Amino acid sequence: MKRSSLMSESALPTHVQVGIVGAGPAGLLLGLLLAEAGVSCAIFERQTRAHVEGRIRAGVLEPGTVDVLTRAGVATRLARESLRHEGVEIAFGEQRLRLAFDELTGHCVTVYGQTELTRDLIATHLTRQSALYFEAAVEALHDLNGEQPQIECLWQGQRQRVRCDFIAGCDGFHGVARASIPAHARREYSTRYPTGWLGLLSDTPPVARELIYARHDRGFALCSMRSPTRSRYYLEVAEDEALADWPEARFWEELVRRLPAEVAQALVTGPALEMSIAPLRSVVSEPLRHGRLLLAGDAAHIVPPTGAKGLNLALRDVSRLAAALLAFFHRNDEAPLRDYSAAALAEVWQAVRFSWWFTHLTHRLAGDDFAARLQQAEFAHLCASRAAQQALAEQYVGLR
Ligand code: RFL
Ligand code: PHB
Repeated sequence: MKRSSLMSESALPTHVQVGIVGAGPAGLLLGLLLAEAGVSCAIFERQTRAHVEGRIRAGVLEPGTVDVLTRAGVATRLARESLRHEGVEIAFGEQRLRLAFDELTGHCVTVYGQTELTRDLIATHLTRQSALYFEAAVEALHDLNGEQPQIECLWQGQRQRVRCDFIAGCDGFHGVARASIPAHARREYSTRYPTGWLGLLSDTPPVARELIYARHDRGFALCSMRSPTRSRYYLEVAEDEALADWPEARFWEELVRRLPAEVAQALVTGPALEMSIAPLRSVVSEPLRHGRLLLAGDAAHIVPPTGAKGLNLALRDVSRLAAALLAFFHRNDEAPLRDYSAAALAEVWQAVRFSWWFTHLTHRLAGDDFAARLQQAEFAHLCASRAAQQALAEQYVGLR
């Protein structure tokens, strides 16, 4: 990758080895890994740079994710500013259980906002003068079963086509890549949860040193953070809830009700920097390859945020995909590309299973009494069994 795009060129490249749709964490990291190894690529992002850098999303990175980012040379600020978390807490009403990740697994997780990570990835692309095009909306993909598939993109008012050896669909859940695979060639597995997460970001000190996942009869709450001075809180709300019905004061009052009393007393409230509602869904589209199109990250699968798997999974896909593409371009070895879909999906389904389980353990969902008694029994088992705690911790830090 040579030129940058943030600049004012009038034409897109006519050919690249890998055309990447989407500049979320998946597309940005894939671009860096490939370009670093001498593979020509271009990234097409439909939003502005400011929009991409402003989105508030994930906050927890697995150790494997930090390793990949470190190897890609984008973890300098992360190493300086991130927070190392050696455990999390699960609260059921007033009962509290701390899971000590370090003791249970020998690993920890890292708290670093996806927003910051995205900024670091973009800054690295700019330093390396990558072909990273913002406000370049991909409208269609062509000839996916041919040797030279094409990306049709609307850029600077002109519709242009870019020929590629491969196309990486890293365009998230609402992108064009997955939708370009004919219905007969893919299968979608999904489930909905009758609930959403209402998030609030504020420049207030976090209520506790570690994250708290709180189950309450009124619904789930999560206390998270971005830094020692910036908190991120979430409330489970009905799936059809409107943001307009949640003035900040109502959010804080509801959070206080759902947290253990001792935690609630320590809560510092303050003006919201951002509030948003996200639906909870599990979706997996199989396979991840169609001809010369390869899907990675949210473009192929999404999980509910309980357990913090989405971003980690996206970067795991990308790391595997980059290795497979490099084997093809450098050694003419197509086997890893052939295996990509099945190998990535095996890991994806483990994360789907874990986030589904953790959501069912901690959320009110449809509010059924039988489900609530089962949750209590599951929590009692977790409190009593070190093996159960270890299993949860292993999945949370990304070992299983
Ligand atoms: P993204 O980040 O959605 O990026 C896709 C990009 O593609 C662009 N795009 C297009 N570009 C060109 N042409 C088109 N036609 C295009 N269509 C789309 C989009 O503008 C966008 O820039 O997908 P990616 O890169 O796969 O990354 C996935 C992660 O963003 C996602 O999994 C996580 O944010 C999920 N998630 C969490 N994951 C974690 O690992 N840990 C967490 O703590 C965590 N917390 C969360 C989360 C997601 C949340 N929401 C909002 C659903 C918390 C929340 C509330
Ligand atoms: C977050 O800080 O945004 C966050 C943390 C943990 C989760 C989900 C989201 O499970």
